[in-house]
Amino acid sequence: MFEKILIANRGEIALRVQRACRELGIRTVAVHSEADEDAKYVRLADESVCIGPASSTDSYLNIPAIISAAEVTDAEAIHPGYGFLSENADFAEQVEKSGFVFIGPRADTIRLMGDKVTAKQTMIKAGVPVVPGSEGALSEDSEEIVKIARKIGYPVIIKAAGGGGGRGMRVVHTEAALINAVTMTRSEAQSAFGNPMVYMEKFLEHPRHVEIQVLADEHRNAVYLGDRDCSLQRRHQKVIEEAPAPFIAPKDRARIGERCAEACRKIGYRGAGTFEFLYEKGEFYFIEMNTRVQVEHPVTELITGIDIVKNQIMIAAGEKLSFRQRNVTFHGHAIECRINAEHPYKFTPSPGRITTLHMPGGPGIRVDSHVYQNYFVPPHYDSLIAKVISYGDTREQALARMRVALSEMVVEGIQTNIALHQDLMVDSGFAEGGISIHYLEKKLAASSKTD
Ligand code: MV4
Repeated sequence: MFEKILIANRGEIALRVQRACRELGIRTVAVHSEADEDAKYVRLADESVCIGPASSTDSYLNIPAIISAAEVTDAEAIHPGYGFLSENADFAEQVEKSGFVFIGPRADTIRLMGDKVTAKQTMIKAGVPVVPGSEGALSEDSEEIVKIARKIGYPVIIKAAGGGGGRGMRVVHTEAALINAVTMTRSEAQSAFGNPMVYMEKFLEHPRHVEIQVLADEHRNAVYLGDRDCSLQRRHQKVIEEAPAPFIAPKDRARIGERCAEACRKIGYRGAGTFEFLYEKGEFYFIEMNTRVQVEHPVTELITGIDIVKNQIMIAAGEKLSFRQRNVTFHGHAIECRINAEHPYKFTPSPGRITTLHMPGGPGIRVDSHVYQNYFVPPHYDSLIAKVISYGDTREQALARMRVALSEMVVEGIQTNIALHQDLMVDSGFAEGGISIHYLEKKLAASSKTD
């Protein structure tokens, strides 16, 4: 096992990774920007290195500074967390070329999945169901593009190969609008991602976002840890996630999960990963794969009892998974509310000093957070200040426990979206479960609170 790991991230995930290291008896190196000097994860680390000014471009995205920090502290491995450099294939490659272990998949796997066209082609070959669409990137031939769209049937969606997570897409409802949409998406893709490739899919109108968590080791063992429903989102920012996804029959979960695990074996995947699907009318359609640990990993940890971050580290150290698929069992239900420093209905960021803080607790409540009373939420990074995760034997119990938790939570000095979460915990549509990706935006549009 490693003796020392550098954590190339900040905030709650830096703390989460540090806790896993502690449990494994591994010393930790925190890196931080000038704005994160007083961060809890910096104080709690065995060592820390300032890697640059507040702006993430100059600090958490500064590859040479991070690799230098690993060199001067004699770390053996680097955990990238989520966001920042976590899915940057060049970073993974430079980490390994500098003699450190990258805690994640191989650089070529990250690159393969970063290009959404090659990711999809890989999944088709590996037997994972995908959204019907063009067989690869679209050519420049307008007649051919029109033909493909006719075959798929309108509406279609044009997506950038270099995009993902909602960036670089355009929905097309008629043939008259098609070629212009392709041209526009191409040119935006070129300037945003440096890659003009685009592809076409059938546009699904009311899907849910259901994802499958996997773990795979270097010895071709791969398991799925069930699914999560992340449909409750606004502008591609997830707000609430839960596991298991409501109304999915255990046999359907097992079938799609097994496909994902088998795909991992076929492509020689290593580490934790997430297969993102659109789920509509009982069918799963692959859209993207995330090659990092995700924000919402705790809901899976609570229903499986498996520590995903610890497993990432053990896999990176070359160990075999200590359990098999038959040992993975699902118990109860977990819900995660992302608490952000922002206005609950306008969503404007609200950085600043937290003057009063009371975190919730009690049976079935987990709080993953880096903040403390008198902490200053810096304006430079994303606004997540805490993840409140509830667990119960049933979805109803998880919901009830979340209501109690949110009622106990006090954050003063900044605005938070706790009130939005409280509304959602008594929302009849959410209580029923199985809502589509458009649910929250429709609810907000109909509400007087957003005025
Ligand atoms: C789609 C889609 C409908 N049909 N693809 C947006 C984020 C990116 N990961 C893929 N996205 C979508 N792809 C087809 N063929 C609708 C979305 C989409 C979405 C997906 C997941 C979660 C939230 C979303 C919000 C708007 C659109």
